[in-house]
Amino acid sequence: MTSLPTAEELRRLAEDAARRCGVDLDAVAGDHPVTSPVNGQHLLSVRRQTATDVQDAVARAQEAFLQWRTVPAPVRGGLVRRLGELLREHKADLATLVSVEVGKITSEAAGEVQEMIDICEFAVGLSRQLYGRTISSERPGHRLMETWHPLGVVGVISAFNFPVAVWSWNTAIALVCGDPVIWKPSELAPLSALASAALLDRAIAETGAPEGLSQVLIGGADVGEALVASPGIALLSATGSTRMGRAVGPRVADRFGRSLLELGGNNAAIVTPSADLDLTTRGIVFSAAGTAGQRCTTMRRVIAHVDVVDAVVERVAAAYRNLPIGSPLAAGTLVGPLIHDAAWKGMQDALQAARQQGGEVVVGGGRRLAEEAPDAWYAEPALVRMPGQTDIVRQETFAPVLYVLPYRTLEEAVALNNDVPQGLSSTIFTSDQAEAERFLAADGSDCGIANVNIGTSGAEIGGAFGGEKQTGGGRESGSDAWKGYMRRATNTINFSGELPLAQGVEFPI
Ligand code: UN1
Repeated sequence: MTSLPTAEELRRLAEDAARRCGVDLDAVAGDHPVTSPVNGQHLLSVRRQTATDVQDAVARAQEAFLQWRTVPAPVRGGLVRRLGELLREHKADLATLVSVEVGKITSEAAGEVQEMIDICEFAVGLSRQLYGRTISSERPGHRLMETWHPLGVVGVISAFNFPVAVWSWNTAIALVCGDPVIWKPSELAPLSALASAALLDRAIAETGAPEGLSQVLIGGADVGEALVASPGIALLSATGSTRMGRAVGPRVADRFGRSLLELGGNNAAIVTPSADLDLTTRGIVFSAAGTAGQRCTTMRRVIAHVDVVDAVVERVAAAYRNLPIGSPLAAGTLVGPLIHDAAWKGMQDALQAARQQGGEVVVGGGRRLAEEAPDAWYAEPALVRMPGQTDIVRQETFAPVLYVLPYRTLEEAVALNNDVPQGLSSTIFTSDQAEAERFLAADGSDCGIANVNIGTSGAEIGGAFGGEKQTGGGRESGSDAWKGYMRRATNTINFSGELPLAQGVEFPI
């Protein structure tokens, strides 16, 4: 494995990429230190905003809203089309920033930017398809219809693991729906955020859209809390832990705002006796070890039939032993670093708990590159056989720990799949169509995402993305998730010249 880049090399890479995207590095410099997980060293320092800046940002966004809501949706689509073009042009730059700031391997970082491009294309098409229904009225000479109107300012709080794509899912849709966006990105990845926002600023300037449509606030919990509390934020879209969602959801509801929550996952694969084990192994390893286990869709549990569980463990263990772990910027690496020491500690605590609860660590769990980079946290993805779904298995540990549990009947497997507090993603590997259908049926998987013969992660943007139970219930990205970003008006139009009342009510005057 090639050695890790030096602090100087990483800084140069990041600064050059950010500058090419249009970031004024002097203007954003400050005293909040940013660390690269690639080598665990200081990258640069940026300026932080405070809760007072939130109020100003909301006021600017509300002003922009008054203009933007009257711009025809297909014209709003023109802004998002330009953003998509700029993202395409700067795909490699943004991917570099994502790799440097959060440690994603080059291919996955580029994939994240591709999601941004894809959602822009989706949103441009959507800008001509914000359809309302026409409904038969019960009264003669009347028509019922519904109209979708812009909602207001959207606040986006995003996490380190998809530091830019989650913003783009919300922003591309919000903009065509007529809503300005205020973004509080992860403090761990401010440059990726500032670079993405700089591209949108350029698109806004070029298309003559109002300036206050897009704002970024680099800051800590106080900034997030001010967004949550602000009555000027009509929709708050927040991605993060279930704990964060528990703090955000009720507070937004208390002021009758809307929230869209994307919280934890504890995603499982059921492997049946008829599964193609080659394909299954590849599906499992990408979803469980890819992104160093730090996607909300990461596979954390394999529920394998007793007839195949040994074979599955053997194959996944063999793949794990050969995983190239190292610098995410080096060609050939498949597993980069964990984001920080707390993630490493969480992983070690989970492994210890698993052992105490009867688990056997088959492979992995160790640390790599500790001598070369004592402050970077490269972990060997761990494969752990468990006797059953114990407490630790029911928790989300945001690191590459994959638990394997045996099952005998499909009913039991589905029950195990569902018997966790989270409900994001799930999959079944099978060649038996009836089993696949049973998994997808009303009494099958209870997750927002239920797949067949692919992993739990790596969803396309065309579908609605999100999950049930402690995952928060939100849906963003494709399908009709746009409806969450608009308000619906029901219109009754009377062209009869009479005034018949609904429900046959008589009111003679
Ligand atoms: C996340 O981890 O927060 O389905 C989002 C996936 C990606 C999105 C993950 N398209 O894995």
